[in-house]
Amino acid sequence: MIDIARENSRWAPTPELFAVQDDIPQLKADAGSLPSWDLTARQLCDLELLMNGGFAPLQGFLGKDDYENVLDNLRLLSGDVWPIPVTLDVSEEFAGKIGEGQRIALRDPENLVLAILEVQSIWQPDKTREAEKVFGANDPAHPAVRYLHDKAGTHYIGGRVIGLQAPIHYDFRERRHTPNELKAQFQKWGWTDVVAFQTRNPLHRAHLELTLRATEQVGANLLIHPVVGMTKPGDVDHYTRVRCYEALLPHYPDGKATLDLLPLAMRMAGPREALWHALIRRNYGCTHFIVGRDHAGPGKNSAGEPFYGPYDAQELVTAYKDEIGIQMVPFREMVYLQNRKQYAPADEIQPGEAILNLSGTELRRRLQTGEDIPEWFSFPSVIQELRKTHPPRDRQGFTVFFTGLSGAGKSTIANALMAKLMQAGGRQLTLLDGDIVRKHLSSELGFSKEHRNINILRIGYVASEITKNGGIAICAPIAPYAATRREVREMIEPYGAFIEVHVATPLDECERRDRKGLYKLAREGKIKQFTGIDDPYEAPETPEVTINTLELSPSAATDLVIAKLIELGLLPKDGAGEQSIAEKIA
Ligand code: PPS
Repeated sequence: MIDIARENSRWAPTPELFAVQDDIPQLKADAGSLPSWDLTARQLCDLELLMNGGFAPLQGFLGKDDYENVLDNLRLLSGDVWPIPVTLDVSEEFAGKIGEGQRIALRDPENLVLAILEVQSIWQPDKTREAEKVFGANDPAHPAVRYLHDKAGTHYIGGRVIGLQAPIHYDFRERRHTPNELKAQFQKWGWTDVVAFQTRNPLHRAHLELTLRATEQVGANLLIHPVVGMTKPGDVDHYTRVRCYEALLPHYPDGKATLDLLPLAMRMAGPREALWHALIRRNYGCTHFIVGRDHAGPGKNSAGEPFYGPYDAQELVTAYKDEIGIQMVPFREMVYLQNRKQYAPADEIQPGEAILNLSGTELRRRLQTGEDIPEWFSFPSVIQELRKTHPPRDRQGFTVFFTGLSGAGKSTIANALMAKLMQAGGRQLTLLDGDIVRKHLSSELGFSKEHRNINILRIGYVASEITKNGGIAICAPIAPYAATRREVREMIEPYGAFIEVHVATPLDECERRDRKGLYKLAREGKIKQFTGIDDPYEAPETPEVTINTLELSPSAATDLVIAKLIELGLLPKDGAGEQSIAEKIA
């Protein structure tokens, strides 16, 4: 018998934050004269889910009191469960220009006004407290803690959002639906129970098996609901992943599963994140949600330990199960049984049964070397998609980033590296030497901390583009600040390797050489803010290569870098019987 009351509430529309259609032209016209904030990539994701109801019951970006309550009690002031602070972070300068009660326009990168925010509170958060409460530790090994300290603005603005228009997407449009659109689809298809599967990784046969089991266990259909907003730095890009999911989809029984994309910016907050994911899927009309081992885990902390226990996420979701309007399906790890040639839950295998396993690390290794990936692990059509964007490592782009004091020898070694690689041939290279960049890209910049950081981030941007397109970028600025170098690393690593080379010539030696006569001028006070004299240099703590130029000639130093590139598989050891690169350039 159908429970009518349950059915009605099940399909009740998710509340959205869009203005009434007729009011939108006027609100857009008025927005032109409001102070405006250019949304960051994360804020753009948050705003989309606020407006379309994915973050219901939020009415906008959290105000101070709601924020504190979310941190302390995982609840809004209304009492609704809400585990993650969805805040609008801005610069101190912007916060200083606006007042409570005022309206501001929120714009996308193309300057389009997407929403209006009615400012209800402006405050400076205690980021350490936020990190400890939400992520469990103020540890920079956590990507969201790093984001909080290094990227997020100093001030938060809370207030009601009046949506004018959803962010525009041009990719996979037919797979992007709002909560209400998805609910309408489920209803049309007669899908009464829907189990959602969250993912930020490519899916293989074990995932197919586990999701199928989950659907059978609860008698539901399946929503594969990958995050395509922001995931963990270094993850496979969402374009590739979605093509992989599309390649997997035909392997489900007809009419069993659908694929839709979630424009969420993940925080990797483990247990709190799992609870958040469940609430979001409830808003999208799902009745069940799969929570796995170490759900949304950020990896290891600075002490090399996992941030969260493997089942903390399941426990937290269970603790709120009566309030969240969606049921958890605990994820059962699936393993491949060699003899039976089938997958089974790890807790159902007989003692002594041989299982096959291929870890994520091993998969990446095989992609990098071009080695075979067995069919029991994944479908060839999925692997084919992965290989398109993951060529073997010696055909991938990478960045060699020299850092060191002025006169340390960065340019000399960088030039030698370029010459040796050009001689070996077969690769496209660009040298972004400090002086070249300052001439062509950063001629208006000086040497304040702010200007140096802008300069380095420009280099990082260009290097990431080169790396993304399969080239080799060789950079050689001073880059004195560790946080900025780390930011550059994070810009590049999604596309290829980042090799930090510390040209560790001591200050007194640089000063003794004083090739450009700048140290003398700096000592005389004729040049200010000179690195090492009256400006800091934060030496890298764990560079891939350290070069002691007191002991090595430029040529030997270059060979050390090349040896590292070969060791990392970025240059071929030998090209199928050809001379090895090391021999070619010797
Ligand atoms: S930074 O800090 O990374 O942005 O610096 P970078 O772009 O590499 O530029 C460093 C070169 O500029 C010259 N120069 C100075 N260096 C350091 N501090 C001050 N105040 C300064 N003023 C000018 C100097 O020649 C550096 O070149 P290198 O090749 O490093 O010696």
